[in-house]
Amino acid sequence: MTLPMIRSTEVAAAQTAGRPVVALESTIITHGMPYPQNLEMARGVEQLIRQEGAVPATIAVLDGTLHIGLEDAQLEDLAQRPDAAKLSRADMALCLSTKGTGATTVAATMIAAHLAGIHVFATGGIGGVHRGAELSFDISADLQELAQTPVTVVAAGAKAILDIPKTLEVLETLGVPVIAYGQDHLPAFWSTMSDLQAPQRLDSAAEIAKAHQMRVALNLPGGQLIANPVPPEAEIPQAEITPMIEQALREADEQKITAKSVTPFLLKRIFELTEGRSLDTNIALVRNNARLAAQIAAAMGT
Ligand code: PSU
Ligand code: MN
Repeated sequence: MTLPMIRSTEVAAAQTAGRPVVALESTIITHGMPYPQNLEMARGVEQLIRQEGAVPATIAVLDGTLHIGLEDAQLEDLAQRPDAAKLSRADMALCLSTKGTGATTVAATMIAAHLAGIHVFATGGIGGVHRGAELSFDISADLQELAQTPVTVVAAGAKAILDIPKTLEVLETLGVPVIAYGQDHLPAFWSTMSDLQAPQRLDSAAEIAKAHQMRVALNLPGGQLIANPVPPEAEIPQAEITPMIEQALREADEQKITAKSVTPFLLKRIFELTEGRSLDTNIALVRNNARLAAQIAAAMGT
């Protein structure tokens, strides 16, 4: 069976010319931010990648076709579709075979990027080990994907709603390099610093590109996670955000929110509790990640 996959005009042209391409996920658009800020964010991030000399490839499944890069009208439509499914590794084939529409998570975006020959991907935060996972077993499929699909993912660390130490342990077990960019400490999504030391540190896009290529040369499966701290002027310090994260977690527990709904629920509550400030920070960190991802893609030469 041939895979129903198409590239946007811009992505197709860039790949033919051998120009750098950066993949972008779409769950952050449909399940991570409210309309219209989600659309503004998505367009802004694409524009930023172009300014850095690379081409953006926002990935999604639309009516049973896997899109590598969206035309602007498709992006606009997706940003206003509350019925879009949230697609991870387990959901992609079914969504395509039933001609559904869905947004790709980090895991699904990595799969699609790799299929399309894209090596670098920018997002906000990856999924990870949820707090209380020792009882709920809630561990994002994003971690397994980093272990098996050779894409470099630029994120602002794991979302602070997660159990970061356990997330780091699982990534270590899976053999995924976790590389902080330009600092010794792991960033914590909305905050520039966590109190955890990062396993690795690199200080330039060129070194990150080289590390990616060395993994390929070693014939290792899997990608690498680049933890890029949110710019300090846009951060919400840990002490301020922690009580709000705890309240959102308590509410999720009380309302028995489970499975795929957990992350979107928590992000929405933290948005409300911070009176929108968490969204401004989220947008700032995605933009920062897109810029670095474009530089890495350029350094890789693709
Ligand atoms: N980061 C954000 N907003 C999001 C997500 C990440 O700033 O909405 C999404 C990503 O698509 C990630 C997913 O892959 O949440 C993780 O969901 P889960 O924990 O259900 O695996
Ligand atoms: Mn989960």
